[in-house]
Amino acid sequence: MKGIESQIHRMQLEQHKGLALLIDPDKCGDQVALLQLLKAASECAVDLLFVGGSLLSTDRFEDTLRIIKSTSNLPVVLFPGSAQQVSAHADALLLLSLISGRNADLLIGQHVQAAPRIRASGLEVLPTGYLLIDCGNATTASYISQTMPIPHHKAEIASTTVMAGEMLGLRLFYLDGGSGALQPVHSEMIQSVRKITSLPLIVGGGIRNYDQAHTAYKAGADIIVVGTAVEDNLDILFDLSKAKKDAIFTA
Ligand code: 1GP
Repeated sequence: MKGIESQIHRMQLEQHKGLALLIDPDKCGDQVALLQLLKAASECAVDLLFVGGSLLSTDRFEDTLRIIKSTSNLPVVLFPGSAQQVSAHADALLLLSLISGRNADLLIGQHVQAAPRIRASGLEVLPTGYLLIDCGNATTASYISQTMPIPHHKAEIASTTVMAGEMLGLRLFYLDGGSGALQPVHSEMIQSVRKITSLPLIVGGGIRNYDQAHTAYKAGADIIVVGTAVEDNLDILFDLSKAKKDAIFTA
């Protein structure tokens, strides 16, 4: 097991929770705003920077990564919306298999296109079972992926999907309501998935405040991902960091 994956397992063993900040190159503003965001991340308890987006409509992907790598010491993990979002200016890549959907292109097609570049990049590969969950609104992720998200109250569909993903050899799981989700993934679904796997569980989409972060951690999330709330208000990072630290002591 390589660097970031073993770091995540170590955090699990020590009962530490993780906080990932999602930076969407299209939405993080100009260079000044990006530098402010990175400064806030370094002052808070952010563990990982995720970079990517379901739909990138500008050419700022590489430049954003270069600025991040030259400014921040935090591990940079690519969260790619497509095979184009592969770059050596990062540390690792979530190799997402969209197992909640039945779109072959996102189960294996994009991976085949990207595989030679991923191997040449030297990135650490994190084979991740990715599940889109309906969290109250249609999101870019579900529209662009042309897949139906798992209904939010169908915890058993999520847990059996993760069970199958683990049998297929996937090593991390990510329950995602999609960026800008109206509400976070329901705690019952997180608990249900937590019961059937001890592999690292990432949860994101629609987490905007301390209570929502704390609820996700308590339900069993190892890492929560936040993007939109921080784009709207940088200070929320301090509340989310507190939720992370509190979750360690109340586990
Ligand atoms: C989206 O889980 C991430 O893929 C983050 O979602 O932007 O709603 O925080 P938000």
